[in-house]
Amino acid sequence: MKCLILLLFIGLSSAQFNSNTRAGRTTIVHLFEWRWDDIAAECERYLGPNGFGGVQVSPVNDHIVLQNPWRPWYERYQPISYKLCSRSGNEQQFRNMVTRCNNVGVYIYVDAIINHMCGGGGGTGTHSSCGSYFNANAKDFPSVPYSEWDFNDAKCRTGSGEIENYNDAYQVRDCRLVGLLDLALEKEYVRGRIVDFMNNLISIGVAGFRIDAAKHMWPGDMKAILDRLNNLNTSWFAGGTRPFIFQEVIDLGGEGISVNEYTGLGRVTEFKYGAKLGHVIRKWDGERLSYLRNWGEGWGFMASNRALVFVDNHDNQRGHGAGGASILTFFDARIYKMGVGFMLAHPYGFARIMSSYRWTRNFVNGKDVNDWIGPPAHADGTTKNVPINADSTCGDGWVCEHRWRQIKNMAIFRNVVDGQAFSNWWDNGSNQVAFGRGNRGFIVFNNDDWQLDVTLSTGLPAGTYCDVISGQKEGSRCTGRQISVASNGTARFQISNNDEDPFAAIHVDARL
Ligand code: AAO
Repeated sequence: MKCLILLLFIGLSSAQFNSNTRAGRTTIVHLFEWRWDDIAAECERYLGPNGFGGVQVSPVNDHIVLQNPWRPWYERYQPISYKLCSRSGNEQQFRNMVTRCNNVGVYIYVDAIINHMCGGGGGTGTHSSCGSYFNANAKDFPSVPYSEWDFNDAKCRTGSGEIENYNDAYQVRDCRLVGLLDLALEKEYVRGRIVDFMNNLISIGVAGFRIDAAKHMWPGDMKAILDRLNNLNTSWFAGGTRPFIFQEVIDLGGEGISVNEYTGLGRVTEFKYGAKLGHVIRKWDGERLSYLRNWGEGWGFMASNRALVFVDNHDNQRGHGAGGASILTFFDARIYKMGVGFMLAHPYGFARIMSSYRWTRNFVNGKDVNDWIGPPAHADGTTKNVPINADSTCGDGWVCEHRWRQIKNMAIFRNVVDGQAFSNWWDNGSNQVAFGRGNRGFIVFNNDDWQLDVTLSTGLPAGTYCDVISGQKEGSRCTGRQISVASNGTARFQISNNDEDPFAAIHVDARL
């Protein structure tokens, strides 16, 4: 009996690390700034049929509306209340999206902004997406309600009231992050408002949460909130299912706060992943692909079953947050596809793909002064819909990396090899590497400035495979390269460094 209780406890307590994605679906996509109606359509027409596990959506609640700069993307990280109306749509549209996506097995993960409200000194009156009145100077948010007693300013010990030193954990938690009014999360009343907000979303059917600015909340306060979240809605999830939690904690080492303070509460963003991968694929500082043999914990990352991994995110693709110039983004398409391909083939962590919109960068003294530019929008500031072109790409400035053949096919690869061990590593001592996932998949990269031509042990059963990077299996033919695996599991790979995509991937569901 005791062991049964223990197993039950382990099962339950470990669940918030579990993505809750449907079996055989391993990856989520951040449809950054997409409208709810467009996400619902994308779930049904693309994400479900192609085996994506879920969508991280932009913040769903009432946020400030900023005029200068004009409607920046980051206005959604400045809450005014927990009403479910935002730049992406109203509550009815949100509910409709969750239902439609859940019904095709693509689950919804909400970006929860619970550390703060809007910036101090912000506007008053109806500068909010729901038209809620607020007065930031007076810390008055009647639509919650919050008043000045619900904020940390009295606790903060810096002169400015801002975080001045990231090595002082007290400042990081009790002072304002970039001027944002910092909520007093040790207060029962404040915790109650946040728990109600998140439990309302759970009742609607969401599968989990990204916890924004988690580093800026004391772990004990975070735990008190997470422990009070309800189990997921049994219309779509088994009884007792805990919400998936992934906490945004930027830790590249060298600061007073570590990801280890949060890995007991849920998964945590591993920012070292994208920063290091960008360095290696750009071959900066003498880094080379052959060094990736021990990628993962071997590189000092957190335990794989606690990590949320990504090549870029909405912050560091535009110089916010952490990672710097090494971060690979859609602007560097060729090497970006290699980075995302490597992430999706490698077993480390739970993977999230970024799906962006285009903006015109303008670097002044190394900083993109256009880093604030919001999503494709009409003259009145409302966000544009996402048009889908005949060739399956997106129009009107939406980049839709998740629809790029190489990336979509690697998300399927990750599903096909799920649970299979990292195996059959090979490298040329430079930037040509290959590895497999058990007997279900194999990938080869050529990031050197010369031809790759080598016969490798793939671990795969004999057969003719379609390379899912240069093309894919369509009916009984390959639209790109064909790879023949012999009865002893070996195959010859020839990849020119001048190829559109200097890597190839095969798996057992792409075999003729
Ligand atoms: C906007 C304006 C502000 C204005 C404010 C209030 O830009 O000028 O004062 O409104 O009116 C987003 C935007 C912000 C925006 C905010 C609110 O990025 O520009 O402010 O919405 O509209 C820290 C946090 C991290 C946070 C990141 C941006 O720790 O949680 O800053 N990310 C999340 C969201 C983000 C959002 C918020 C939080 C707020 O993803 O979109 O902000 O809701 C170090 C620290 C990090 C710290 C960074 C940046 O990182 O370690 O914790 O992130 O600095 O401050 C190397 C180091 C690395 C370092 C990095 C950058 O890589 O190794 O540790 O350099 O210095």
